[in-house]
Amino acid sequence: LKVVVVGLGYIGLPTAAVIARTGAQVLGIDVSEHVVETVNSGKVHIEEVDLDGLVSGVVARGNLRAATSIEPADVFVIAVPTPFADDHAPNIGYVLRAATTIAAVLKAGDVVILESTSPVGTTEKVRDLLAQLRPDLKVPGKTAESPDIAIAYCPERVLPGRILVELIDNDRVIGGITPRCARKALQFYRRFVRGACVTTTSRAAEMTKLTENAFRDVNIAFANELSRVADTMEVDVWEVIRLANRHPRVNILSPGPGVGGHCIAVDPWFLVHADRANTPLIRTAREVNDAKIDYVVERAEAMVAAHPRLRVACLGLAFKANIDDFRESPALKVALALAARFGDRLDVVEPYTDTLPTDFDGTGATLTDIDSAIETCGIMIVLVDHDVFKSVPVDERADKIVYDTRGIWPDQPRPAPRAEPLRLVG
Ligand code: SAJ
Repeated sequence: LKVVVVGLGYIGLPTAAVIARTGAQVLGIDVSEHVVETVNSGKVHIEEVDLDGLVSGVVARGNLRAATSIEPADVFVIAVPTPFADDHAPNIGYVLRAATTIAAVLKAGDVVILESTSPVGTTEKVRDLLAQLRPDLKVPGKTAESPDIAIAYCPERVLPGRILVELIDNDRVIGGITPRCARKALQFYRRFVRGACVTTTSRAAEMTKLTENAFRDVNIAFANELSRVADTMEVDVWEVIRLANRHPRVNILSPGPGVGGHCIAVDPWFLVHADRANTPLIRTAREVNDAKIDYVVERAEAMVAAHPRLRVACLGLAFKANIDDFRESPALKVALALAARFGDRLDVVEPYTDTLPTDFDGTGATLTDIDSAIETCGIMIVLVDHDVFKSVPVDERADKIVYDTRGIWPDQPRPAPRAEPLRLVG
């Protein structure tokens, strides 16, 4: 079996490597010469648990190669980005460009699978484009006769940090342009997926992917909203959530400094953009989670401004725990806002980088390690729940002023309640 994976990013490269491990001949296509050279030398350009060993193994055995130009194959997997524009309109330009590239080498019997998170209807657009570019091939859903090629949508659902495990173990939703397309794609996924493979239409599969991430965003928004109410009430939100979650049908997620990454903070907009009139909840959740960043900045700034003689440590820049990915990171945004005002007394602690991102240039902020931060800083602002931060015992931070946006230190002594109690009406 020969497989081409278009796009060697966070999803494409691990996917290509896992398919290559099954013994298939895999060619990874990327526009970046640097990425192609890195992969061909058996190395990786992204950090993901165990990915380096897997890639060096399959490249050494000759099962995985990378190139900037396409070759014929039996199965084509598209794993390119689908960003959105300023007005939140999804941009499927990379998907259509990948389809155009594939069209040049497509032949009867081939399977084309789109994995990129996409607005509903994108797989049909890919089909229409292939039909237009290759009038010699019968495409599915447009011909009464049996089509020459199969086209399906099968969204990736893997969690950064657990990609290689989840690629194998997670269930897959496989949406065919026709049921026969779905079955053809299913045979392919069966080569490496241990989870269940469930078939449906391409439109339902596209919406399922958007729904999963919108569900998580809405639930995180609920937690973030609660944390603001709890601040007003001077109640520990983490305790409230722990207690509420003892109810058999309540399962509240964790508040934080906002929602980051390139999935949860993006995908819900695809639903909102498609049907604005019917998505007030999903849109509001996005707004609540984005507003949480500003709220954290405001509180942190007030805390730092109130103690002009203390050094400040921002703990974490990554968009979530135990990874080196800073894209769309609320922690990075908060730290940058603080650096702009208080850079000369700001220490950033981020064990997943050796250098501060260039955005910090000229602010005076410095990168340091957790031990030095504990020694020199009077204020600690927890922005990411990295394990190394969780391991700091209470006696090492008892004398600190702490703003723990992730609730990693439940035993931190709480400041005395404010002198003016809340006024109760009635
Ligand atoms: N977060 C919270 N509180 C929580 C959980 C998460 O504030 O209780 C924050 C994180 O800190 C982070 C953001 O939300 O900033 C997103 O993190 P995440 O771990 O929820 O998700 P991602 O973006 O790493 O991966 C998600 C996953 N989707 C779901 O869990 C429904 C993953 O399975 C998808 O494959 C991925 O999006 C994707 O590529 O779409």
